[in-house]
Amino acid sequence: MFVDRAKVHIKGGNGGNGAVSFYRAKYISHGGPDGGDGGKGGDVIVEGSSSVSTLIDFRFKKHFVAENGTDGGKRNCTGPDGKSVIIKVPVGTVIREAQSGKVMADITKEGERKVLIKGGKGGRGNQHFATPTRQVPRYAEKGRPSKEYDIILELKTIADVGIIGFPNVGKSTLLSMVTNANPKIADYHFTTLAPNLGVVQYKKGENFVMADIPGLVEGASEGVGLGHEFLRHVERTKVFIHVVDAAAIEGGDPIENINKINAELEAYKPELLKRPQIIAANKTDIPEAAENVERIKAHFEPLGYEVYPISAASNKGLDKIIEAAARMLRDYPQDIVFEEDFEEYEEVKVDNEPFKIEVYDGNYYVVTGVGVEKMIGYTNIDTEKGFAFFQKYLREKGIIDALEEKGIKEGDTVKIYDLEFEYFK
Ligand SMILES: Nc1nc2c(ncn2[C@@H]2O[C@H](COP(=O)(O)OP(=O)(O)O)[C@@H](O)[C@H]2O)c(=O)[nH]1
Ligand SMILES: [Mg+2]
Repeated sequence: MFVDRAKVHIKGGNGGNGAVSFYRAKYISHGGPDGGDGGKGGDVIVEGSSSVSTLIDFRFKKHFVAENGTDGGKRNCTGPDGKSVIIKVPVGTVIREAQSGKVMADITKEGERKVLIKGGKGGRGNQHFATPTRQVPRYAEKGRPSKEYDIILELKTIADVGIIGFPNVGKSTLLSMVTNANPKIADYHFTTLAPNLGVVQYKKGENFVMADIPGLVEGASEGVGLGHEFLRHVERTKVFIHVVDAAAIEGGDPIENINKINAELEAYKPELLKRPQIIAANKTDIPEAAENVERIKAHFEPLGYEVYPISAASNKGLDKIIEAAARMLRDYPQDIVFEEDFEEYEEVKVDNEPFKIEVYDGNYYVVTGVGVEKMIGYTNIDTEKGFAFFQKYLREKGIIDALEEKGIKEGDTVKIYDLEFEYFK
């Protein structure tokens, strides 16, 4: 089965907690703090791999969870980092965050890697928090939590040229004649469900990849006949060869048939119609085709399309199409990739985030919270302006009041993430 879309759940590893511990040995009653650091949580990583060609494995495995970092231990023992999880995807896979639909990564090369979720940082052990005035720190940092998301994987074939057209017009026959590919050719519809790929050996340095896109039917853009599954595969092709049955063996008018397919492209993504398109009027070995070829030319050439009469089955006129495709590709050298627009923290609203205060030893106040952490991240308190903003923030958010309520006294220590300071009114 060909599967080119999948939804899975991914979760990064949390950081391990720092340890609170004190050195102990015979005859030594009060050793110094020796709590080790927690390990970093594992990352979630995607990697392009040419040994997988579909997303079928994700039908059965839907959860990818990186390992948590281990907590720090006694005697300055650092907890080991959690193992990362690597998700292997076929080259051409676009990864989106499911809720926003935003692009997290577009993997277009073998071996290309992207970190989707970073593991949480490990917390520091209490050995880092001793000061001359506080030699028995009972505080250690907690490990930072990681994130989790539902993601959508979508495979979008990477090919320079896409052969489009209704079923049975001769797309697969054309591909088999001009490339090394061996697609199934038959008289009935939907023989091929996956795009077939082949390489056109044009000229040295000008070889290109051609894909036969099956399954385009009327209503495809609304999902008829798995339409979306197929339309997804034309999104990266730079040039289209639009094959039409000029002999009209299956009935229908060739001009109308071309317009119908183009209407589907446009409805799916208007931009697709702006890409160069070559019309290949096929099956011209059948005498009835001649009249239609003239009609197709008269209709489409004034609209800017190049029209070529061919007979794919008897290999007539194919050189001209390949030449035209190669020429158009020269004007379209850049690959079509999907820009990443997913930003992790964008939905966090600083001012609505609650904070938390923990008190250790009656004189050590630890303030945490997403909003506070973010504020620290963008404030440089070494500058006068930054420091003023920082004080104002603490007051307006009610953090000063909350500290007072917990009984903070002059000279006690306040810790806000990487920042530690003595409290003065
Ligand atoms: N007479 C004639 N038949 C053709 C030609 N090209 C393809 N066919 C036939 O049309 C049918 C459908 O071809 P196929 O390549 O499978 O079409 P696809 O569904 O568009 O991939 C097959 O029976 C082919 O042999 C041609 O140039 N002339
Ligand atoms: Mg086919």
